[in-house]
Amino acid sequence: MTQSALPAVAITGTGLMTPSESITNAELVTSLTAATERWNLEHADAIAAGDVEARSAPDETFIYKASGISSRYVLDKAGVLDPDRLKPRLELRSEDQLSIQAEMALPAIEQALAQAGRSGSDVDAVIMGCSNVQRAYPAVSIEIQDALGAAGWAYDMNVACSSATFSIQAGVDALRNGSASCVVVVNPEITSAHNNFELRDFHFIFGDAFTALVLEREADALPATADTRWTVLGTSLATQFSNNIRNDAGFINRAEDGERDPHELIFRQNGNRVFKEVCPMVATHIKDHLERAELPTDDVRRFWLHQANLKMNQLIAKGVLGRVPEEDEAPVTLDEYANTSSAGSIIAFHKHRDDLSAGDLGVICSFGAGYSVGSILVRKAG
Ligand code: CO8
Repeated sequence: MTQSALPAVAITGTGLMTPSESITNAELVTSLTAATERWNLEHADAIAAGDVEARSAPDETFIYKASGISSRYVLDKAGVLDPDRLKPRLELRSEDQLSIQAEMALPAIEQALAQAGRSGSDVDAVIMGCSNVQRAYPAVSIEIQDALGAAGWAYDMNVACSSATFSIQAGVDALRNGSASCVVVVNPEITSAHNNFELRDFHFIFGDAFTALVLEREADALPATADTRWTVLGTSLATQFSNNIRNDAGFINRAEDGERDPHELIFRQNGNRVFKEVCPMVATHIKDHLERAELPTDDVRRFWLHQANLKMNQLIAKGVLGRVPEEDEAPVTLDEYANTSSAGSIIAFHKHRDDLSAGDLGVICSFGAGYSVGSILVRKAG
């Protein structure tokens, strides 16, 4: 079947749940500076003997200049900023309680469903895509399906930051092949639980956020969404193996012989190499996708890019357009939210689309560990 022979699918609603607590760069730097000084004192002998390297203190000016990040939302500010802890304090829940990831996802889903004019009982598929699922099984998405009173099926998937576009493509495919009629895609990112707040290279990068969207066949979408929904014109995904962004936490850890550095069981990366390798990969991916869809790049009114780094986003948009993008062509949310992994491009889409007109063309693009990159071409209906 050609793309045009397939049923048209639309994004009929989006939602965003933002934690109430936010941390500024200054607060983060104060906390890590205290922790670093303490760590260097505790390891003074080993440092003097040359067995370990002294840790360097973070710098507030560097953070904003290198990343464009001013603050980040987190589920638990006190735990992250406590120099003796440097991670959120999340209550241990019993099996009878809703998991924290499901709980945080639900308000975003409710908002997306309200926009689509739907309720939980209309949903027959839930796809949860994010950088880390809080447990192996049962799938958190099935818990969400249950809480929504939804029918059908649900599953969790993980392609790191690219989980946004990968889960959208999975939803679009399900609608096109008839295996679902109302799909919720949800990207609940509790990055603070697997970020490394102990090292200056990583502590500032991530924030928590929870996004959701509703996908339906255009023919089934409610008339009330006629002027607000976005038709999906095409999806394109690509992966290429790289060790430059890793998190080795998994069930094999308990059986591994040998000593692992605990820092390997949370997020780590070679940020500079990621920057250099991923920017051209993403720009080429978007250009090729537009070309295959026979859509001129100049026709793209807006790019909702994964929010990893301000310079990275500017470079990617420039690589596609062949010129420096105007601010409103590739809106930025990472100054306020930081990198929220898969939620980033959806936050940008959620917050920066209402000003566009019927017929306007846009690209949602996420990229990250794997490496992985995905693009979704969308046109405003109406
Ligand atoms: N304060 C002061 N100095 C610092 C700090 C800091 N906070 N951080 C780093 N430095 C230092 C470094 O130590 C280094 O010092 P030295 O030269 O002495 O070694 C110096 O600054 C330069 O460091 P870099 O070369 O790393 O600096 P860059 O200019 O490259 O900027 C960035 C670093 C901002 C990280 C940049 O490289 C970047 O944004 N790269 C792209 C990153 C990216 O997009 N990664 C994708 C990750 S997301 C993903 O897909 C995985 C999912 C993960 C989910 C959530 C996990 C929690």
